[in-house]
Amino acid sequence: MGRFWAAFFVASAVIAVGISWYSPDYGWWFPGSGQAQSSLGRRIDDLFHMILVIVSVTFIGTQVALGYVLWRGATIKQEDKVLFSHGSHSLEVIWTIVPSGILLFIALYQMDVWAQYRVKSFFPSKTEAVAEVTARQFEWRIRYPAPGKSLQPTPQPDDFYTVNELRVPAGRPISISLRTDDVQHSFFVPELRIKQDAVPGLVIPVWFDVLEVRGYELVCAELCGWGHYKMKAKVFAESEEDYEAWKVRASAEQFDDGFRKVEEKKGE
Ligand SMILES: [Cu+2]
Repeated sequence: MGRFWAAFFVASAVIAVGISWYSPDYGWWFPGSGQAQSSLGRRIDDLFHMILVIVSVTFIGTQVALGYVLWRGATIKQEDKVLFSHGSHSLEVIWTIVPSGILLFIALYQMDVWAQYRVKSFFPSKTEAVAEVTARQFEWRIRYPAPGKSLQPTPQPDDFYTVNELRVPAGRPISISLRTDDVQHSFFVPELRIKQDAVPGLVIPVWFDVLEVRGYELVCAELCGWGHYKMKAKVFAESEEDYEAWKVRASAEQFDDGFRKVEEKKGE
């Protein structure tokens, strides 16, 4: 029976490693194409891969040791004396110091990425604030400055708005001001690796750059009420020209009172 359990635990570990190894081929990996679509996202992926290597080496090492001990315990001759141990002081010291060292290394190594992600003074210098995103039960409201103007902290008469549709220029660092009208929400764009809580009473700047011109899924990642599942929106990254043209069009559409067109037609 002992041999069975030794084989069982070794086989479980081998299957786990095998599944993990082949899972990216089946799409069980990072969202989207498997590669982040923002430059900071790619650095976050690199951190993830580094941690994955450390964890994998540790896992394989401990499983091999476990398999060895189980197998030895199962095959040892009964007449041999069993050794009773109160533990090993040196082993305790080693397996406390090594993980602490690894954790300390990860903590220091990721500090730079963390600071760039979250600390405003570390944002890229040319980051342009393009919109204010307000989460509310259960949608995203987005405020843009009028074409040619810059975003102000408070709403301006010529600002224009969209709901559940955030348009940004691709290829350069931009930021949004994130806030919430009611409870806590979370702004999550998986393919860009951007996730930030929207906290009542706070305006939180979130910067990112989008590398590929296309649409990305934006979801709420904080259970915020019965309609949480409905807080699904889109981030559209556009070329500079398309983005400017859209701003002019969207702003004109919002301020069209329906009469101007009639007048223009009369004049024709
Ligand atoms: Cu929400």
